[in-house]
Amino acid sequence: MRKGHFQRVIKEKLKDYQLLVVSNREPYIHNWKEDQIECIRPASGLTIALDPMMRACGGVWVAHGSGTADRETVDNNQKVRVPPEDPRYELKRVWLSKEEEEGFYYGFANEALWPLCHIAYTRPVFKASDWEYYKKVNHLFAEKVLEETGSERPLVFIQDYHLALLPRIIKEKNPDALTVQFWHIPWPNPEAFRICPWKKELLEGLLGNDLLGFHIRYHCNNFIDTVDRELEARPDRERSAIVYKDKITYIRHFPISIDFDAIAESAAKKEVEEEVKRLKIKYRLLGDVIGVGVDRLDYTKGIPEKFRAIDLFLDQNPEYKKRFVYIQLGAPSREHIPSYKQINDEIDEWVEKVNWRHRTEYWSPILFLREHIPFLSMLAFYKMSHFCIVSSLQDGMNLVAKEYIAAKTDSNGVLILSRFTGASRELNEALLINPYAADEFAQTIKEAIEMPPEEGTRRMKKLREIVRERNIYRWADQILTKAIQIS
Ligand code: GDG
Repeated sequence: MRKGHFQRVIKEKLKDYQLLVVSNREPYIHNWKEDQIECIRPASGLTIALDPMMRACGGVWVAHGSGTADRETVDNNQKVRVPPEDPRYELKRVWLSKEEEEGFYYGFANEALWPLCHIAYTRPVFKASDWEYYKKVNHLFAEKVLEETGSERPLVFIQDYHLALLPRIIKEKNPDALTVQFWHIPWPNPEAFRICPWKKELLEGLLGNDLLGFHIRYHCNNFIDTVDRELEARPDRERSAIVYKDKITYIRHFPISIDFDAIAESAAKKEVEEEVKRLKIKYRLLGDVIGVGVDRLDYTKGIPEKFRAIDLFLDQNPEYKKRFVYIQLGAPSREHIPSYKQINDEIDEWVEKVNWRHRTEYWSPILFLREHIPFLSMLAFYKMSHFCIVSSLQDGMNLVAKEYIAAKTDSNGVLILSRFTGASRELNEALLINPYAADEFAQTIKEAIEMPPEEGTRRMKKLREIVRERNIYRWADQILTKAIQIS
């Protein structure tokens, strides 16, 4: 579905509704830079996916105001029109105290729910005080959403695991609201979920939704099985729904995606070509085999596993020394959580170790950039590389895989993709790996590098067809169409 078509279709479909998107992370952050205010778009799959939809539909996006200049840029109703260069919708900011942010965001959402939902062998930390803040902040968001509802029927589109209690609170205050939630991370099996001390409250909160979406069917099934085990609810597997206290919640999968055309168009620009040249000189990227990876620095992304495989690959294929460079872009994330400090240290150790073991006077195999890279430079890195590695231990979808494909306008380049990403269900022409299996992983790196060009092009063309077709507009259209259908 093309953007223009989507805009026309969705405007028509939503004409009787008021669209409200709610997420923790805001799509635009205003920060002070010396005495100037600058506006940035954060590195989050979620906001990158939803902004194009809001630009098309208009409405209000309610989110936590986290920028240093956010308060200076809102009006009396705590709202600012965005995107700044071409305002299309309103961003309403919710203010959190330091304690609230600590308990709600760093605490319950990211030390409890994030590791609980990802099987990456990092144990969740459950603290009663974090849970209290989680409840409090969910109520605060609900209050801000309800303030915005007007005479039209609200369609409240809630994002992610930070706001599991929100749908029930909204539904209780305004039963007429159509509540839809998309859970951007995996849903674990009932056995894994049962360790959560507040599991019943979380499930009850989520069952306040009319429609609850996951990336893949497997996560839907896990959710239904979990509810079946924990609540006196009636799962209706035929209709993929749950009836709880006389209310029905439909559970469906909607694989999220990217704005393929926009990325392909940007990647084809002359500026990106110039950026490729500039970056190659800046980082002395002289090798003829370049690999790339783009990850938030998170323990679910399998970054140490990647370096271990590269180490092995160089041991087994020394002829690639001096010819091979792997560029790892790593945007810092959730840095003051202890498990994130640990993964950062572990990544540093790996970079140091692999570079030390293999380097020569003028060459090192890994270039690690721990920073948030501008979008254009990220595209340049995608463009210049012969292969991309996504090695997540578990990932709801993984948008980097899809972005890499979109940026490869010349259909050259090989994607190495973890089987444990939602994306691997759609992207069959990628080289699929188990990131825990180091030997197989190292062998796949060799396979990617030595793949005959015609084979690489054939695969990349197929991948491009899939992602072009199943883009972000199709995702948004499908989820909102389903919501309206069931309302
Ligand atoms: C969650 C789920 C799901 C990263 N570094 C930079 C940068 N990024 C951008 C990437 C990509 C996004 O951030 C990351 O998206 P992912 O999907 O890979 O991962 P999560 O952040 O974990 O997202 C995930 C997603 O939600 C959507 O539902 O796919 O499974 O975990 O777009 O390009 N962008 C720029 N500089 C960076 O340094 N400009």
